[in-house]
Amino acid sequence: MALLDILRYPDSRLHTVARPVAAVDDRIRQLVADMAETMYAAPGIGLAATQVNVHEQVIVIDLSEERNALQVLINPEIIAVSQETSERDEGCLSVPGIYDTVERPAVITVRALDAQGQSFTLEADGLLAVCIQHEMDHLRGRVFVQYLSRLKQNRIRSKMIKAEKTDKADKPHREAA
Ligand code: K1U
Ligand code: ZN
Repeated sequence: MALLDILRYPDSRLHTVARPVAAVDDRIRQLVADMAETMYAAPGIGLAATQVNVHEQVIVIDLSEERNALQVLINPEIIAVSQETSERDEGCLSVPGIYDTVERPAVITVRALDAQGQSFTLEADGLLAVCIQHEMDHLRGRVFVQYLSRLKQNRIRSKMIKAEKTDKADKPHREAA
């Protein structure tokens, strides 16, 4: 298994639209294992392949306290959404330190493939519904801050660019031998 680098907003690669997975094979199962390890290490409750610069429709989620209930969604499709919406604070591993409220459909029905390539349908509400929609947005090239006002987006962008510069200045630069 391997820890993967997570792209940080405002990296333009976060806006790439992911293509469907053609075949759920060992390459995809390795990607799922690496994404799960990366999500657990971050730590986070979800991760989309887009965030690790792989532009295929793969999502991992684990909402359990024990971190032992991995959910894998490959080529997910939302087939129904409730009229009712709910507002919840969201965070994002690609926008560390930023949390803000997003309004989304409260209940969704999603169809996807699992890590064995088997199709399943899931009705989700609460945090699972939020997390699936947040991760599916990543696969469409959308980051949650795009739901916020222009003013907030500009502030977040400046903050992230500043943090990136500080990070780089703090890390010793290693010259190639
Ligand atoms: O997609 C991502 O960047 C992962 C993101 C998922 C998410 C969180 C909250 C609402 C919607 C989607 C995260 O995991 S952010 C980190 C986080 O929420 C968390 C981390 C450790 C423990 C509990 C939560
Ligand atoms: Zn995110």
